[in-house]
Amino acid sequence: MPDQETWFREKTPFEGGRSLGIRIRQKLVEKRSAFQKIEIYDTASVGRMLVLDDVIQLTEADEFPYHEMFVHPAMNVHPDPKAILVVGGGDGGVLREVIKYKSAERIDICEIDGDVIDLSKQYLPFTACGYDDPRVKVYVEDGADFMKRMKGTYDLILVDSSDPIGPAEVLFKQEFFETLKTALKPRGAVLTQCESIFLHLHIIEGVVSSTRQLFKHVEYMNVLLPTYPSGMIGLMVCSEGPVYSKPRRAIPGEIQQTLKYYTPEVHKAAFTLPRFAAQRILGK
Ligand code: SPD
Repeated sequence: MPDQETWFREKTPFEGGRSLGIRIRQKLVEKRSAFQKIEIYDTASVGRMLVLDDVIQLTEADEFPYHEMFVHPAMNVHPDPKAILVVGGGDGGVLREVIKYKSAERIDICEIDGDVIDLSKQYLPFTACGYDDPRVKVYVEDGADFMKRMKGTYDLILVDSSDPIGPAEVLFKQEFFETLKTALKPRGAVLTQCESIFLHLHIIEGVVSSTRQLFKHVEYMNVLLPTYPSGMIGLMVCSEGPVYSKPRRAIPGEIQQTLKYYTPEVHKAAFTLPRFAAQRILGK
């Protein structure tokens, strides 16, 4: 009965003249927070879906590649990751992966929009399931202001942002990366959401040119995820070394068992870019 079906269609200035449609069963939430429009849907094909300012942030069916790859490559390579900061990521997906590591002693999350946290706890329990871990401290404030107070504190900073429009625009700017660096310990690394090699090379190049001035190593991993524009998304990794493109340790068996996307082979492969992207991002 096509005339009775309701479709969600993503609206973003970065969609490159195309947009994904998801058939929805029911809109569960529509709220204007102080920062953005928050919607949560029950869909016919991808379970629950979180949408901020008309852009899909996650679906129940395919959030796992993004959240796993935000955490496990970095936890695998950093020599001793004990203090972790998540910036953004109020849906809790990145946090869920971080708390799997007993070695993480301090886990802070700084999300500007408290409504995203509250609604995720209520409607997205499959991601927002780590907030009760006693190591987790939640700060509801601007990420840059928070990091200015936290000099030299973190081994890993994981910036799980939305696209560079609205509240996340500042998270793609040179000044923000400078602030990030001050909050890192000397051997620390930053990971940041960095869009699609097929649609957003201009945005990726902007981030590369800002971060190359600040970090010795700037690496890019590509993650497959069907409900993001072009079916993929990238994560930029910035550090003084070691390089993050090669796994260094065996991942604990009890953690690997919980994962659906990450393996050491996938870790290596994610950093191998198609030629057109390698030329523009890595200059080779
Ligand atoms: N184009 C949308 C990119 C969204 C990236 N952040 C998603 C948040 C999931 N934790």
